[in-house]
This record gives sequence, C-alpha cells and structure tokens, in this order.
Amino acid sequence: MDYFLTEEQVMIRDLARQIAEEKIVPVRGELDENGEFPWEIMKVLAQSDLFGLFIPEEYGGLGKGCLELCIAVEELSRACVGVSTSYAANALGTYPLLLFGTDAQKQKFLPEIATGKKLVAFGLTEANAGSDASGIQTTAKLDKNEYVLNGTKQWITNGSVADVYTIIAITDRAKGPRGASAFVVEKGTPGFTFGKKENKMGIRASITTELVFDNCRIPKENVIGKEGMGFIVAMKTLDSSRTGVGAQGLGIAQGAYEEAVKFARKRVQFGHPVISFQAIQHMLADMATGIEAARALIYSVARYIDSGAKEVSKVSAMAKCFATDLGMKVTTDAVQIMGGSGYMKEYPVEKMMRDAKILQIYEGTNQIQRNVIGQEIIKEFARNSK
Ligand code: COS
Repeated sequence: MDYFLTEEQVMIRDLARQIAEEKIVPVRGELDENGEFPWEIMKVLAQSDLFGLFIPEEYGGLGKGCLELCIAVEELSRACVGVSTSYAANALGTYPLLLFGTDAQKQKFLPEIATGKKLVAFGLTEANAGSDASGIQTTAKLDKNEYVLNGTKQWITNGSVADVYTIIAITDRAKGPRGASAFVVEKGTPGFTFGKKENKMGIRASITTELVFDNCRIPKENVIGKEGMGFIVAMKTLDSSRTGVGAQGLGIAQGAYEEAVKFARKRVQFGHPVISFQAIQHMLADMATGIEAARALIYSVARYIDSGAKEVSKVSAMAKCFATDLGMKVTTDAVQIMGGSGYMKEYPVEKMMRDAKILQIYEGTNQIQRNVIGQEIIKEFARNSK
C-alpha cells in the first residue's frame, strides 16, 4: 500500500531500515541473551540525527513530528523492540519538556538530547502506582529555592543510562491528582541514585531500573510547567507517546510476519511447502490484513497529532491498543506457523514473541487504553447530546 509519504519521510524510513538491517539484526540475539544496553547502536542513531527527529529546529533538532518518529520506531522495531524501546524512551522522557518546558529549560536540555549526547528517561511509575498513576508516593517539598525529592521510581526504561530524567512527584498530597508536579532531574545530582536493575522476559536490550531519591535537592527552576500540573504533564506526555508504542507493535508484527512467510515458503511437509496449505495461508492473510490496518491507523493518528489537534487521548489510545494487540497476535502466530523451529532461539520469532508482550503493558496497559477510549466515548456523547 502507498501511504503517500513525502520524499523526506521515505528517506527517514530507508535510513532507519538500513540501520536496523546492518547494525541491529546481526547483534540482536546477543544483546537479548546478555541483557546488554545497545550503546554502539545508540551512537549510530545519534550520528544519523535520528534522536533529533521530533525536536524543533531552533533547539538543534530536525523539526519533524509524530509521523516521522513513528516511521523510524516502526523500522527499528521490525528488527528489535529492545533497541527501539531504548530509542523511543527518549521521546517519552523529552515530551514533558517539549510540551510544557520553559524556553530556558528547552535551551538547556534539548540540543544535547537532539544530538543523542544525552539520553532521557521518564519517571512516573512506582511500586504501588502503575495503572493508578495518581497514587504515586514520591514527594517534592519546596525548601527556599530548592525542591527536595524523596521516594523510589520503579521499572524506569533507560534508568541509569540516561542523563536527563523527567520525574512526577507529589507536591501537595491533599490535592489528589492536582497535587502532583513534574520536574527535570539530572544524573549525578546528590541524593539521586539507581536501585535494582530488572531481569526481564523480553526487550532485554533495554535497561529497566529503579530511581532512588533520598533528600535529592534540585533548583526550583527545574519544575516543568507549574506546580500542581504534574498529572496533566504525565497524561499529555502519554497522549503524545502512545502512538509510538503502537508503531512498535506494528514494526514487530511486520518483522514476525516476514519471518513466517520466509519459513513457510521453504519448509516442506507432506511433499509441499507449508505455505501451499490453506491453514497457513489463512493465518498469513490475517497477519497481513492486521498489519495494513494498524499502519493505516497509526499513520493517520500521527498525522492528526502533527496537525496540532488538541484532543488526541482517544485516538492515540486506539493506535497503541490496536497495534500492540496485533503485535502480540502476529508474533504468537508466527511462532505457530514455524512450529518447533519458531520456539527455538535459532529463529528470531521466539524473541519477538517475548518482546511483544511488554507493548500490551507499558505506557498504560491495554485495559487502561480501553478505559481511556471508553471515557472519551462517554464525554463525546454527553457533548453531542447537549
Ligand atoms: N489530558 C489532560 N488531562 C487529563 C488527561 C489527559 N489525557 N487524562 C486525565 N486528565 C485529567 C482529568 O481531566 C482530571 O482532571 P480534573 O481533576 O481537573 O478533573 C485528572 O487528570 C485526573 O483524571 P482521572 O480522574 O481520569 O484520573 P484517574 O486517576 O482515574 O486516572 C487514567 C485514570 C486512566 C487516566 C490514568 O490512571 C492512566 O493513564 N493510567 C496509566 C498510566 C500509565 O500509562 N502508566 C505507564 C507508566 S509511564 S511509562
């Protein structure tokens, strides 16, 4: 299908695809096995300017939007979602600054993020606050010209490898979600250390750690937006980033589908390549149809976000939910088509199936996405029936 990409978008796609094929595919198995952060690949992505894709030109980026970012993420995910998570988490961590930061904050942080010199992480989740994001316990207390942070963030992508952290903490517990605030915290700030590194089922090339704040003092100017806006900053950030998670689901589905077709053409049973059997063709037909539907949805939502649309919660949740459920289904079916071979580590679909699972969980579980969509439906009907 032709998605009428511009010449520039095709160039971004081809560049990301080339990096994926030449630099990621040869090492993805080893990175997965060793749970190793892909520093060398991050350097290549930085040299190719891909970290600056979504950052405005005035802050040293390429000034592109959600669609270009989704195209790059899709291509990287086709090869390895561990690597694409390490890359895409930068966008997640940067959105609070992009959407709500002051010009001084943007001048200070964005140029080095755009060049890939500094990696970024987003810290919202805690041990007792996952889906229930407003239940966070980490506090930030104003003491003269500084905020003092105390608490522990859990399961933070790029934790310890990132230099810049956007953190949501409670400044006034009595105010509920309106008592949360967002901050930018730099690695190396006294009182800010890293805890447990997680040993994960999939996306093992991405690093997931705890962030520990123990009387960590940061300048008052490090608040993002205004005090009390933290929950809104977090929700708007997730509205912006979830389409990219959908692009990860789309990319991994595409990768697994291609592996399944390649295998089914070669594998002979009952005297014929298994692709000649209708049972296999039907599975491939469903995979291919789902992939086109996901790509059409993701590119449309990304274009809608890039048009400056304000109300994007529902459609970005739809893109995330649909494409990542598809990613799980397609990778599982690819293993099924490939049978015993699919289950073995010699073939990449075993890893793809493990990697796909997190996409239905992080940046809001797909049950939370359905809640968001449901709430928006209720609001729309209420508005329209007035
Ligand atoms: N944009 C702007 N404001 C939003 C918003 C959005 N997308 N979503 C919620 N809000 C506002 C609400 O309008 C409400 O404001 P008021 O108090 O002024 O009415 C406030 O935020 C609280 O909203 P709500 O009552 O819906 O919050 P809940 O505690 O019920 O949260 C959801 C429900 C589903 C929104 C939230 O818990 C969520 O997204 N959870 C998943 C979190 C997640 O993605 N975690 C992954 C970790 S980060 S990788």
